[in-house]
Amino acid sequence: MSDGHEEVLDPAELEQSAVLSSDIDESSHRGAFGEFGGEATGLIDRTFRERIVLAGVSLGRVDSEVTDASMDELARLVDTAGADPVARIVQQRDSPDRATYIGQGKAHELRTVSDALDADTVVFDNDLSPAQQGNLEAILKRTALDRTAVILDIFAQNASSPEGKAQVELAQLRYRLPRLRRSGKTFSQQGGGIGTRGPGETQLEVDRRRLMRRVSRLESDLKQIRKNRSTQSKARRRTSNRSVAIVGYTNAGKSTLLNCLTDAGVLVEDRLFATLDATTRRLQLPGGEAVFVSDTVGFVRKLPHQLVEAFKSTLDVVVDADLLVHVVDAADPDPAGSIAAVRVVLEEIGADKVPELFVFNKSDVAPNAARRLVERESGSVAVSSTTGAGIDDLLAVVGRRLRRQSIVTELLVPYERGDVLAMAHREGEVMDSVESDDGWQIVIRVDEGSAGRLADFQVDQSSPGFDVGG
Ligand SMILES: Nc1nc2c(ncn2[C@@H]2O[C@H](COP(=O)(O)OP(=O)(O)OP(=O)(O)O)[C@@H](O)[C@H]2O)c(=O)[nH]1
Ligand SMILES: [Mg+2]
Repeated sequence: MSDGHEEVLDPAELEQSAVLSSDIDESSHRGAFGEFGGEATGLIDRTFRERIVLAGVSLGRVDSEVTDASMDELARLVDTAGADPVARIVQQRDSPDRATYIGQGKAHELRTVSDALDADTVVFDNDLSPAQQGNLEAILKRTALDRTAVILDIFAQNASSPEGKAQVELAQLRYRLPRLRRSGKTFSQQGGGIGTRGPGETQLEVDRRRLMRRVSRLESDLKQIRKNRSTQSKARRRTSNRSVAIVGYTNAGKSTLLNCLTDAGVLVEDRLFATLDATTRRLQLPGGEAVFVSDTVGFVRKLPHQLVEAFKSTLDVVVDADLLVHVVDAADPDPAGSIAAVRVVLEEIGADKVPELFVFNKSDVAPNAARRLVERESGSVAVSSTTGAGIDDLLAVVGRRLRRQSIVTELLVPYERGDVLAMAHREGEVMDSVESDDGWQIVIRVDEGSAGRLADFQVDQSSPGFDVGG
């Protein structure tokens, strides 16, 4: 049955049987999307702990260790979502089966196992197309979800701010829209009245229309929230402090590090995606200058594109940062894989050009691994955010890295050029300012770009500022 050469059912035929089976089998296991009512409720039922069978496909020549690690993480995700993984089935294939991803034979085997274990849901580690999901539910007679759905579910549970909630709901709707299915007998009778079906309109069309309306509503809400936030961050930029964003894999210890640095009191939990909203705190570096430090949402392998899209604006603090502190769990069995996963997201949000500083965290529990990682990655630091070991080092390095990008220069701005003075304050850190006969004499710390724009007002044109970097 599981030799990878199963006979493949005609997708149309399967689609047909999906509809048929929900006609017959409506009262037993719910399908994830068939009976969708328009609310962003969880995909995994949390009124009890669902029993979940995990299914994965090892494609082509993918290392079995890589598949295992990914399945371990899926188990952790399912547990975080509030359900119990009860079995795991992995299939080796050259390429995904078009109709069922895992293959007909394996799907039937999954059904047998799920029946025997009285499992409620099967969760696939790979992304399923809407059609595959439907076909699998028809064969399995129970809900079939993929990793993306589980991650969306966890985010939905953890979202607390209005913005976070709206972002997650939007991501969920975008995931669900193409998956809406006609569920058996809900075909329209002729009906009238506001908000009900028009003549000949199917329940499916009504649902779809309602969801689309909700999507545009959320999009406009988010636009408003973003507008407010951009006013705030402009105000912050005016203070001309530099900013550092803490990024990294979920559960690496980002929030713990921010708390350790600033007493921010951010929620720390041994679970995935504890943090969804960015928290920003001021931090005084040993050299005296103040910087803004932001904690951000954690990343994970195969982070759903819908979520990255939805969270892009929250991640502005990452794109706008002067320096990324990339926190890596030194005890991670596959740090390189986690780093790569984080980099994929950084690239997706356009933050791959921001300078990056590696911090290998949890050195208290994995001192040897931390040491090895620091040796491999030059300029990196090992810390323990719980014991505080290495934190002084980290602060010194952050200060040095930030200063290295800064140019200190002296300007003379004529009194009639208030616009230039404003620009100097907006773009740089004004360290000293005196009013002379000819105008404002200011000493300012700026980056190269701003220095260029202010070059006309530089006091000594022959020396174009000096680098104070270490
Ligand atoms: N032993 C040890 N545990 C740590 C250290 N830093 C963090 N932890 C633990 O690791 C777990 C995750 O920490 P968080 O700070 O919530 O991690 P995070 O990166 O913010 O995670 P998300 O917000 O969920 O992405 C918690 O149980 C922390 O107590 C450390 O240096 N040493
Ligand atoms: Mg966190």
